[in-house]
Amino acid sequence: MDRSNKPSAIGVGTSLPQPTISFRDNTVEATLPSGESVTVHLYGATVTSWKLANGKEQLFLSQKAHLDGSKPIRGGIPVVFPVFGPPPQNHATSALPQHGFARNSTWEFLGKSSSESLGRDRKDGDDTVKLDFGLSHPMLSDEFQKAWPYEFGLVYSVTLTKDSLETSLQVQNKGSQNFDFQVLMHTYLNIEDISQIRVKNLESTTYIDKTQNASVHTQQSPALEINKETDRVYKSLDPKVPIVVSSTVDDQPLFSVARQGLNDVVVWNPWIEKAKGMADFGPDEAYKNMICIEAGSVASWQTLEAGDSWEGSQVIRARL
Ligand code: TA6
Repeated sequence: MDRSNKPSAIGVGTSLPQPTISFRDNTVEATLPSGESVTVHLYGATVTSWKLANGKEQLFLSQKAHLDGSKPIRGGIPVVFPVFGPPPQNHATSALPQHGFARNSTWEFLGKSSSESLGRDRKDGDDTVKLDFGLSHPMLSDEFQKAWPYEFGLVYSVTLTKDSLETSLQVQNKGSQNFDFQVLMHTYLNIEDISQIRVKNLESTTYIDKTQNASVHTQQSPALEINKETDRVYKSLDPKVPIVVSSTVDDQPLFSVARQGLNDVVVWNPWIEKAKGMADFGPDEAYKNMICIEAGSVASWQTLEAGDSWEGSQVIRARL
């Protein structure tokens, strides 16, 4: 056979380094070949850890957090659905606990996908991993099924890349009745010192101040510094403008939170007295090491018609 015509050997792709996934004690951990990692508890589909390649933790987790499913996890990124805050009276959510049932129900791990299956060809290995989690009405406790009798489905995706963490929630109405819902990603960001950060891109926006009887105000200053208990619901922010947490020392951005479909943002720090008052918040001084920047749709209610679905997401970038 004329060797010049022999087809060249079909190259077998070199085995590019892949993300590693471990699943134990109802916890999923994914690590990229470059070292970044994310940990998600099936309880609440709560992200409890996001580390950069240098091992630096980006999320705050209370040292007294309950990780045994006995109560919502204090820290990381609890998922708030179908109601934010204490449920209103005479409402379909009235019998639910504060922040709804999603953060205190056990989800199922639906699987992972990496760069390749996400359609991203990478020469230096997989630099993205997506973990999917599901929750539906039959999976709820009897108490929650009775309290909110709607045929819903949630798919929560956690996507880790070298410089970001994305969390996305799809809400499906699988029943024959419309239902109203609120949703929020209750993100606890890890910071060195609350007195050395400011929150930017809130100026000229309207907010509800829950420390002043839910009175309505307009953010005058271009940046919000935190020097007391802060609990504000900023409404209808421009989704094209990410919220930025930056250092007051050198004005360097520490985090940015970009949002799709989540046009309200809650900024929360309990400060010392409220921190002391939470049994699962510890140590007491830890309020200095966290700031909650919570992307949500909470200022009003979304109505999901029978058969429809809705999606909202946030992308958090760290140490920009
Ligand atoms: O998102 C801010 C907030 O609504 C605060 O009012 C405070 O209640 C915080 O959530 C924590 O709520 P939790 O039910 O987790 O103690």
